[in-house]
Amino acid sequence: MRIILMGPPGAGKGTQAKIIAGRFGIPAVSTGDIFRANVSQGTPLGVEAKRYMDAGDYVPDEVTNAMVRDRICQDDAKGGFLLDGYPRTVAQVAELDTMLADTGAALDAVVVLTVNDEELVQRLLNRAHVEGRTDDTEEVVRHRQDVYNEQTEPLLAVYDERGLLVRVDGIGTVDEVSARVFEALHASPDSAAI
Ligand code: B4P
Repeated sequence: MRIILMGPPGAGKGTQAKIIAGRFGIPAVSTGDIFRANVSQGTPLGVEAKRYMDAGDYVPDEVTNAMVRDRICQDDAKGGFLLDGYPRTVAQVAELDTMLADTGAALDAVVVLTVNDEELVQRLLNRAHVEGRTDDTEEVVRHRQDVYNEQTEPLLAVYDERGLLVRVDGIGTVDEVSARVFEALHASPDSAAI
């Protein structure tokens, strides 16, 4: 099972990634989480990523691609994985295609969570209170939405043409959204396979 989870900032990718990956018994690979772990440990990758993340910009493709390649080669990802927040650019799609071709693997589905802009801003400002993330100020959030619309939204058409795109309404409780995801993937709540 190889799934990509896409959606604008604050759509609930990280929230749903853990639930979906848990159900299918595959690792959730969240580029945002890996960057934040590196930032908090003060690694060279973290120092570089922080500059971009704090401004609401994407971390450069070379850095992100190398990090994902390294992660999905690990043993626990050999049988499948869920990518949370990757790919986000055309160059990342091309690199992921190469990574998959190198291992003879294929994607099963690309799930996109849809949520309107105002709800997204409210969620992220709320998260700012709870988690204190430095990229959750209103100005940076709005910039992140622009970056998403310019660089990532066009990728949906790419995966749609490949017949992989599954759109899921991301408004509702966390449980309601996960139930919709499983239904869209034709997986019963206690099923471990599509
Ligand atoms: P991410 O960590 O991916 O963060 P995100 O898009 O802001 O959040 P997500 O959609 O995961 O929302 P969440 O579940 O937390 O990226 C952060 C940064 O990392 C990027 O801006 C970029 O700089 C860098 N980065 C990451 N990947 C990259 C890549 N591939 N290339 C380059 N740069 C990259 O949910 C948001 C909030 O809503 C939470 O508070 C949650 O509790 C709440 N919520 C979730 N579901 C809800 C629901 N159903 N109802 C109400 N609230 C809900």
